[in-house]
Amino acid sequence: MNTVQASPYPYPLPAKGSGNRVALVIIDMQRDFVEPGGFGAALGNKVEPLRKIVPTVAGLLKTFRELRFPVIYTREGHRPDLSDCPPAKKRRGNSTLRIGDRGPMGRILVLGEPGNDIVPELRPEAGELVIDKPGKGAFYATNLQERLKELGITHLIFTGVTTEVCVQTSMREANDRGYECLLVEDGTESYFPDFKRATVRMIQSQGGIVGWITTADRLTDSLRRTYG
Ligand code: C5J
Repeated sequence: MNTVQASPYPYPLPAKGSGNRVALVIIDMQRDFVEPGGFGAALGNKVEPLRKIVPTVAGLLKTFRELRFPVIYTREGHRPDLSDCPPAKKRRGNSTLRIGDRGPMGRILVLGEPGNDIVPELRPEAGELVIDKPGKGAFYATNLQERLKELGITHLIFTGVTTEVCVQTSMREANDRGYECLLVEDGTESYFPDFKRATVRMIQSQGGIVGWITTADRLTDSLRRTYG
């Protein structure tokens, strides 16, 4: 069996021709979280450190596209009338700019606004799946599960921001739905380095209770060796 070197033990890859497929999931790499003036900054976070994963995720994206493997992007955002934004979510925090308010990148966390765009280095190509989600998890109030089923996807490789919020929530949702989940440690980032470290430890604890952890290089080597 082909595997990726990972923690807590090697991550099994589906055999070529088995009908099971691996997909790259890029969580919320949108301007609202990684650029000044967006939702992340409005919540009082320093956003610059999040940008350091962009080249790593871009490298994985290139590999997946070359192998013709599916790529799934998510964006956290709400309808312009905010009908899908729970009042509790809108109220939360001490920010002067709240969800739906107009900031330097348009209305905060609203679909179709400049802040909702995925950063240019990771821009989706035609045919790639983009899931707009109103919550932290990629499965909540979306059709992601149906789409994964249609595409025969069984193995999900997680990257993006932020590790302990939308990435971890989505990974836990996927794990509960029976997907084999692998987190790329250097392809995810948090505003809080200790939260990232804790999440990485939590995911692989108890024999991989949520999934596996690897690095972009290890994953790339295994994918190219197995499927290239
Ligand atoms: C947050 C996210 N942190 N994408 N969203 O509110 O993690």
